[in-house]
Amino acid sequence: MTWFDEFFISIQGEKKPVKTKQAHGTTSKKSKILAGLAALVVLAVAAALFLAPYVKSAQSQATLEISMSGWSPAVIKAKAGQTVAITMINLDNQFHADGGGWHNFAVPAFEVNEPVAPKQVRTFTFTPTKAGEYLFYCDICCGGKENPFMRGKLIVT
Ligand SMILES: [Cu+2]
Repeated sequence: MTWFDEFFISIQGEKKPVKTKQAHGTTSKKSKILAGLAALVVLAVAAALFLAPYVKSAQSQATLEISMSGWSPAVIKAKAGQTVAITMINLDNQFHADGGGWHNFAVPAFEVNEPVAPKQVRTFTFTPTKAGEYLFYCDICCGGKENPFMRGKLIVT
């Protein structure tokens, strides 16, 4: 018997256990699918738990970029009585002589005044209580509220 025959027999000999393994394979496939489903359920629950505070607290959302060249967009919309989440992106760095790169989002009509540090992103919420058009502005930098670049419009319907 050559080493090849021995090898071949050993392979054939292993075929039988492979068959029983296949039988196991079908059950392990099921358990793999079950494990996969369980993982999906766990992920879905985790995602729901993670998002719940945001979904509950904000019924609408707006993302605003602010820099010395102004707001983008400069007009945002919200619904009266509904919470709005503002994500404010401050594009300026701390080396600005005027205000050190800080900007804020102020809407005196709803007592909103949220500062955002240079190169930072912040999300905050507020609830406009009455329909109308309101001025929002930054009053930290370069002339603040009086600077047309630092002004925007909040439309509440
Ligand atoms: Cu500003």
